[in-house]
Amino acid sequence: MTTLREYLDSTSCEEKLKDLIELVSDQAIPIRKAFISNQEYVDSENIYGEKQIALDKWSNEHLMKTFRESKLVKEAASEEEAEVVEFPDAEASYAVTIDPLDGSSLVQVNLAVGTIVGVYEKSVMEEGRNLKAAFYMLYGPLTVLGLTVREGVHFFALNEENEYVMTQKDVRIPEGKLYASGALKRDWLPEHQRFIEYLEKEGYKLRYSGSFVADVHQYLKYGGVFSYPAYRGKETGKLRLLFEANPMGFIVSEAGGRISDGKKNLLEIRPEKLDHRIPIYVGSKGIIEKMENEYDIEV
Ligand code: AHM
Ligand code: MG
Repeated sequence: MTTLREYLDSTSCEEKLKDLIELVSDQAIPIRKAFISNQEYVDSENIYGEKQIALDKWSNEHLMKTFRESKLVKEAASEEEAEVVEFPDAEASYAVTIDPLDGSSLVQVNLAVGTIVGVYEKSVMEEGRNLKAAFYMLYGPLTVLGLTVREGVHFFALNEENEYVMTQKDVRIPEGKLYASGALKRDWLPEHQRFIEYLEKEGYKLRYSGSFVADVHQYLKYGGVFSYPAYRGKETGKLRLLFEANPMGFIVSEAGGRISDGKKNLLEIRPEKLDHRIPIYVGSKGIIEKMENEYDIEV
């Protein structure tokens, strides 16, 4: 079976980028080990006013330490940090975004959560289409890595020796029939509501877990449209452009799918600020194009 390193060596990736991808994806091992002793909520909130569990903080601090020691990262932005963190001693210039633990409200109920990573050439304040690499580690029954270095999307899983081996090459998202929408139904805006009614009428099946990374992994495999829309009271939506939308949307797009803010390709949007939030529609190409063409989704 092809290992992660063997796969990376078969690509046109720079050596330092290969090292960075391997190093960060290996942090799934200590992060998983930390689950058992970091379950409880702590007395702090992140910059979005969301309660943190100890594992959010632990994963963030662990990944920041990994970046600092690696000397491969010049700047890092995290969902759990208010500012960009600079590493002046770095010998490479990569700029990295992380959602250290996406879906963390599910940790206490033992459902799948993950780490989302985006790598840019020099700055994190870039359009998603400029990502050099994007990947996620999904902590489910298996530890799965979904990766793109702009040469297709590939899945790997950690084996008994804690080595990533390829489980699916050249993932292509099918035109499947799953759907999901975040936010309270009573707060959905009219065009979004109309779109969801269309999906239900067409026989789309509801699948929503509360973990974006786990949901998008499922949609990559089976197809359909996952959404977290603009809603009454929060017209920006909930999810974050830099940490969630761009890396996951880039992976889906590399697999032949699409990500949209409801009107246009979200990967073309330049971030206005670190905590830029954005409505998200991500999944199979056909249904997202239909939505953009036939629904006047509120953005
Ligand atoms: P998190 O990064 O703090 O876990 O927040 C993001 C999560 C996504 O994983 C998920 O899609 C969404 O928030 C769930 O929100 P809600 O609880 O409103 O359904
Ligand atoms: Mg998140």
